Amino acid sequence: MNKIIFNLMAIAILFFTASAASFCAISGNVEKNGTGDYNQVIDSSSGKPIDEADVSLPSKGYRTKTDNQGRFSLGAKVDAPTIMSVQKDGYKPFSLTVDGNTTSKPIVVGIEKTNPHDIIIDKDMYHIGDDNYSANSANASEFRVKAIGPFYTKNFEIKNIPPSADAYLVIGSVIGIDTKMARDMGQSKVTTTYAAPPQIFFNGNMIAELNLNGDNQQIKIPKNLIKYNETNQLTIKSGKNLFQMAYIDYDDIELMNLFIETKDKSLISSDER
Ligand SMILES: [Ca+2]
Repeated sequence: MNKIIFNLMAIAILFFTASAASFCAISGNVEKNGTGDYNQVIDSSSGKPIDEADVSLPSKGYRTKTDNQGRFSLGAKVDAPTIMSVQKDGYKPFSLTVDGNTTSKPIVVGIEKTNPHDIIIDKDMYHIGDDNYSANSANASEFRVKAIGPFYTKNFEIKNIPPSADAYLVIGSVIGIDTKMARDMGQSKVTTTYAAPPQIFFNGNMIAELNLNGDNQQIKIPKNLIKYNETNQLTIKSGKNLFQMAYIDYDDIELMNLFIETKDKSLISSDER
């Protein structure tokens, strides 16, 4: 099976400020008394605040923009894990799974400028499955987007990738996966059943299975599968509930932000290869 690399540092750095115990409310106005008391979006390399960035909780229909100090407030209460999106022209689309614990403290998000060879496949949120799921499914309470069916597919062009670089498919955030591994890791509360993992296909070839929920999952795309200056196709199929024999029950998942990132081989440490 292909290896999935979990490397949160590669795309964006999430900072939790330490002196935040007094900050509780996540709705309402931005706190003004000193630094570190408010949610903020900054440039991950310069540390400078980013204004007019779009911050949203798509499953809650909440959307706002950062102010001229990069600050924003979340106007919706977050209990169960929910995908938060930060988008700004010229930057890689960023998403983060937040919950009541995360949002009880100020969130400072560092986003990274896009590289010339990055390809943004999709910045929207999708619910893959059949809208039939247990209340105990990982994050089921946050499913607000209607299912598009048991698979997602998208065509996109790849012009060229430098010979010295490898291409990685990045899945910004995914919630709702009810595999045995997700159950064993405590991500899913479904105790009586589990599902096969979602499968990722690139130009018709399966390149990975997703066993866990999380942010910034990266999958190396085999170079021999890439078609240059042509249309390429990404397909993500949800897994079936392995304990439902009377009918087909697809595992309901939500995912957001799909893009291809290139990394120079010489910059990747040997344990990540
Ligand atoms: Ca289902």
